[in-house]
Amino acid sequence: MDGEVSGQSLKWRRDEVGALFDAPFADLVFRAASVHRENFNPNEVQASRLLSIKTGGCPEDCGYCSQSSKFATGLKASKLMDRDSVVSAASQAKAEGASRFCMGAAWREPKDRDMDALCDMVADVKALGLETCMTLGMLSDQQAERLSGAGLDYYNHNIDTSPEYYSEVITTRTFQDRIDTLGKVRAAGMKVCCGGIVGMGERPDDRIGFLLALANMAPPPESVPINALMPIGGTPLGKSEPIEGLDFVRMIATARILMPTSFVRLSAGRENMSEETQALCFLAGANSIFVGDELLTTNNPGQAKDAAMFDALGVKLV
Ligand code: SAM
Ligand code: DTB
Ligand code: SF4
Repeated sequence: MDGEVSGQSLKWRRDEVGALFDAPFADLVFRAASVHRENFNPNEVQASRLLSIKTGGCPEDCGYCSQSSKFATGLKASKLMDRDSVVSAASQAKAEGASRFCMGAAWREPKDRDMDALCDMVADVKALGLETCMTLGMLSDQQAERLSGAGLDYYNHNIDTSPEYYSEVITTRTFQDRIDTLGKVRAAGMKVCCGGIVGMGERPDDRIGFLLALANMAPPPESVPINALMPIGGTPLGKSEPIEGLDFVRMIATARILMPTSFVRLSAGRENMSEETQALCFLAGANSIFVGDELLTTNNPGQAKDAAMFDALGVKLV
């Protein structure tokens, strides 16, 4: 059943993904590193910078998120940032070496009355010579068209976990809602950034189901962020057992083999990860990170630590 949807055969079957995921570590990483080298320069890592353009007060109940209004996380909500402040953050990001600027808003979906301001931000950030990405929640067809018309290169919209585990994490929308928005993003001609989070109490089967769902998208997302949960006090998942480093590397390696030409991003969670685990992730095919000392509302290693790590690895941030 997993290999087939309405008579159309899918690229990857669940048993194939399971076999990769469970292979001896050295075999898995060797294969992933080989696929990586066939498609990318293994000594280059793409640098994206995040900015929260609208923080907190979100009506959704994503069990991992500091920004949901349903949980007492102590986060202060704020309004949509003004255009000039966004542009100055973007130009600083560029000066610090980022090549892509990702603007995130804590919304279920944007309001039509915010679209002019959002499109202006996209145009201004793009004019700085940066790739642009936004993550604003669900979109209508018209909103997707407008963002694309303004020059938005990528839209981030994560499936977060397996279809089976989704309702354990989020109840205010469905997995299918996510797929529907991704379809609108594609139809409007933008590139897709879609991934998820590990370390939310999901079973190994959910990790496989999550990667399978991404790999069988036609085409797969151009950008695949794999986040390790940043535990947030006050959220339902705030006390989750952290994922083992080697299990995280397995996720990256499997993603790389399943989606050979996509950017696989070692996303949230580097703050709690050793440099050795991160190095294994880069060996296993991760070729993108978030740079800077903060993500949206949580910490990230920052410029000095990353510069030292990449120097030791002989890796160039691009
Ligand atoms: N509200 C929009 C949405 O959910 O699509 C955009 C912003 S939302 C913060 C973007 C993504 O960040 C989520 O889909 C989730 O994968 C990731 N994320 C949020 N909180 C996280 C956490 N505590 N740890 C790891 N990743 C997280
Ligand atoms: C993604 O997959 N990870 C980013 C980005 N897409 C928007 C967000 C990570 C957020 C980590 C928790 C926080 O800083 O609030
Ligand atoms: Fe809202 Fe996005 Fe956080 Fe979910 S992940 S609560 S939609 S900001």
